[in-house]
Amino acid sequence: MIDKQSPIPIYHQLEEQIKGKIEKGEYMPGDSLPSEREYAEELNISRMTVRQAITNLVNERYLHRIKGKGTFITEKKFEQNLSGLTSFTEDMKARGMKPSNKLVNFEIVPAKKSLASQLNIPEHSPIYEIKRIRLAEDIPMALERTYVSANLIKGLTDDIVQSSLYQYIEDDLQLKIGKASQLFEATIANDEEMEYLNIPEHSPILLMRRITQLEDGTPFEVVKSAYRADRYQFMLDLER
Ligand code: 16G
Repeated sequence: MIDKQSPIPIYHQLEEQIKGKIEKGEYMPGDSLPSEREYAEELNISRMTVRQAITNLVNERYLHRIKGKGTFITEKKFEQNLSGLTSFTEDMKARGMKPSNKLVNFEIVPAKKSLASQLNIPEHSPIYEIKRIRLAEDIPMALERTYVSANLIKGLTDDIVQSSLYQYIEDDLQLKIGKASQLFEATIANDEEMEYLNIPEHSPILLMRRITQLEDGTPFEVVKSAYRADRYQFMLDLER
């Protein structure tokens, strides 16, 4: 309901009304919003006022506009807490979601200079090169390229990497994963990411690079993960 006598501006009342419908699930992510004209007629207010409310909600990212198609309710992003060294499989399960992988590439190759130095192994030592699309509830979330030292993490198979790498390392190999350093970068999807993540040209990507060590300090993996920035956000608790 819009109260025209209220000191609260009408566009603001409409914003609150739309937000309320999103929160209650009356408007679902991906749904298109009724047109400006429909709101204006139904509520007996001007289209300018409706436009103002919608623009504010677009700026606050509750809604987004798609050229030539209309205005849509924005998908809620997955929030990943960065306080622990977890695997993709663990992150998804913790959220009650079904993780899966599509294996794009899995082979043993000789380590090039820079990878060898990051993994602290001699140049040309064997490494597993694994490329996986990581999905949650069958929706592609990230394209992940993993380089694993093959003399350290022995016996990897395509079945294992279609399940969980960390689980294999800890449960089967009985090795302890220690710590990791991770770098974040904002970028735009390249051709490969566009194709495998099924996203349009120029989509935003959160690129993460991780080097992970076993408890004794030996690095065992170098990972480059391209996450869909429209689906993912990261959270860090900071203490002073
Ligand atoms: C996460 C890690 C990645 C690790 C993978 C293991 C980031 C940026 N990357 O995706 O380093 O290799 O989990 O997942 O978080 P898995 O045990 O499910 O195979």
